Amino acid sequence: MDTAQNYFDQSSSNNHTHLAQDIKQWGKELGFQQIGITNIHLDKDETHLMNWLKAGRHGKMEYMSCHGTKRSRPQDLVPGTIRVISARMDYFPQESVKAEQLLENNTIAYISRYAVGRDYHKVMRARLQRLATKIEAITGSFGYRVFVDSAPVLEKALAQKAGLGWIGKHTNLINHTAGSWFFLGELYTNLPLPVDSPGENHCGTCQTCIDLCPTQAIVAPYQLDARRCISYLTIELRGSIPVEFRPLIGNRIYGCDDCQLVCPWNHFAQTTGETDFQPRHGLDAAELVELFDWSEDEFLKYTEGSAIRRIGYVCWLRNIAVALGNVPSSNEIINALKSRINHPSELVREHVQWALLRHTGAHH
Ligand code: B12
Ligand code: SF4
Ligand code: SF4
Repeated sequence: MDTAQNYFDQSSSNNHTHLAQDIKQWGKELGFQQIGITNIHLDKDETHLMNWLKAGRHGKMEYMSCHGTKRSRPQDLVPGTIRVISARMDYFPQESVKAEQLLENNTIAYISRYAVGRDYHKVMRARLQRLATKIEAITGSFGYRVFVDSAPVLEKALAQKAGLGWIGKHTNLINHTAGSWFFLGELYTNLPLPVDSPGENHCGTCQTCIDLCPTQAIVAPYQLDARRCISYLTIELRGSIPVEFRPLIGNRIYGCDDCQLVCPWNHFAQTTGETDFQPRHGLDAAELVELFDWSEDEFLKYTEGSAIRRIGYVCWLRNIAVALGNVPSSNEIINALKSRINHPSELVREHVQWALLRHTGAHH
């Protein structure tokens, strides 16, 4: 305890500099690729967020609009907050089949690469909590809260300010040495730590992601209309998927990675060493008909501890039905769809009917 007290003296900014360095080192030891520190001023991002909400681009994600200014003002969410410690963790798994090949072979399901392993919320939160405990051992009790995509937090804007990268035109955070296949998490704190320099934008004149997005969801550089995004349509939307988007969804049954797969900054990205993020139950390259055949019990069993579980069995079937409507016709596909034509859920039945009509040639 004596050593801790000597090391940390509230009155000395030198000691906060030392502590900030240690936090970054501990972060690496805990499996984060990078840690950065920023203040709480998000003025420009707040304006962009408000405009985005005003335009209705969040669709039915009410959790985006119901928190007032809490999302863009950390001190309103956790009073006393003056700094944000932002952390990133790589997730791209070792694949059995390359993502690009999967998207070409559409009888195999494409599940976005962040979701084929264990739910990142649990993994990241536990590590951030351990980081907080390490800090506490030095400073004694201090004010903090841990977040991973769990509360109204403007994670990408904070990470950009903390020097972890820049928000690309596709609206994901990109790091110039690591690409964009990483999650973000934060510690809000009242410790007066020194802040890092913000990340600089390196998109330049590139606009590949805008041109290649299957649904043209990136409506302008840095502006995503979530209502058009396959990630929103397959993960966040609970009701019927608008018919105009169904053919464009292809074989993507949970999320979408296209804008990141085509981004030049991801050519040098590393795969993750975390065993938790490696594919489970062959979910990185499973046959659509096999997944469509799962009973609800099987769905619950095979998605245990995975983020996929949160969409529920009905939306799982809805998504696979759409994908089966998009694959080349075969008896196997048609029979699989027919097996669900009397499913108790109206939502499932409606998507199955749509898919069957695609195979019988009507309504194209
Ligand atoms: C809502 C949400 C979604 C929504 C909307 C996405 C979005 N762009 O907002 C949907 C469901 C579509 C989605 C999809 C995905 N998501 Co998401 N999502 C979030 C969430 C919960 C909030 C994001 C948010 O605040 N949006 C608000 C809008 C206004 O922000 P924005 O579009 O980024 O706009 C910013 C800038 O572009 C700029 N801006 C906006 N308009 C304008 C206009 C001009 C003129 C200019 C100059 C700038 C500008 O300012 C804004 C504020 O900083 C965060 C977690 C969190 N709490 O932050 C995860 C998060 C962003 N998602 C994440 C991931 C991994 C994904 C997917 C890759 C998952 C997948 N494979 O399917 C996709 C990627 C889709 C994409 N191209 O963005 C990660 C991103 C990690 C990273 N490296 O960036 C996060 C951070 C979760 C996490 N903890 O790791 N997501
Ligand atoms: S995740 Fe897919 S649909 Fe959404 S913006 Fe990126 S490429 Fe477009
Ligand atoms: S594809 Fe090009 S424009 Fe899009 S985020 Fe990557 S570098 Fe930026």
